[in-house]
Amino acid sequence: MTVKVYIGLGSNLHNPEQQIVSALQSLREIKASRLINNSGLFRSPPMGPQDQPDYLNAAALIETELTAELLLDQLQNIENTQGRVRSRRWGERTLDLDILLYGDEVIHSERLTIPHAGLALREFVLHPLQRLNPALNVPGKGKIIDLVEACPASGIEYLGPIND
Ligand code: A4P
Ligand code: MG
Repeated sequence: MTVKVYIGLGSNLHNPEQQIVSALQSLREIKASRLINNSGLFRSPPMGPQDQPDYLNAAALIETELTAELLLDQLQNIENTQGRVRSRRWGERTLDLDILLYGDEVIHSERLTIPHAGLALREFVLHPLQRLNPALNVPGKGKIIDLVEACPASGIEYLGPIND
């Protein structure tokens, strides 16, 4: 059985555009999974400490046979491969990969909160999701169009398709 999964990508260190392109390439190679589409590239001011560079963000849609936890293992491997170092909360990073939605499931486990915890307050998550699927319904939270409407403006900007 395959599940549609939306993954959030973010980077603000060491050539962020290249980090996103490499991450999409790695998403293509995850076992028992298929990359369907991506949102294109967005630029957003940092949420959290302001003494860090702007972020590039995107979202990807994959189909997978993996459980959410096995998929998380794969995503953390990709983060580590791309030199992810964990420092301060909401701090700068070469690559952050978050599971935004896993089918229509609501998950609260030790390792996972799905839908992703900050989703409804983050334009850098909502705008890419909306571009991927304007009809999307976020389990427990509502229609993407309503979530975008209600989200505080942060100054996000759409840059265009990702050349990979
Ligand atoms: N975890 C729980 N739920 C999930 C999920 N749905 N997907 C757990 C992925 N992981 C999930 O993650 C810590 C733990 O979260 C994992 O071990 C996993 O079990 P992490 O990647 O080590 O920590 P983090 O991502 O640094 O978490 P933190 O500090 O809460 O950061 P956020 O919330 O991810 O935010 N500004 C802009 N403009 N754009 C950004 O992309 N990103 C951040 C990071 C800050 N500011 C930003 C952006
Ligand atoms: Mg993360």
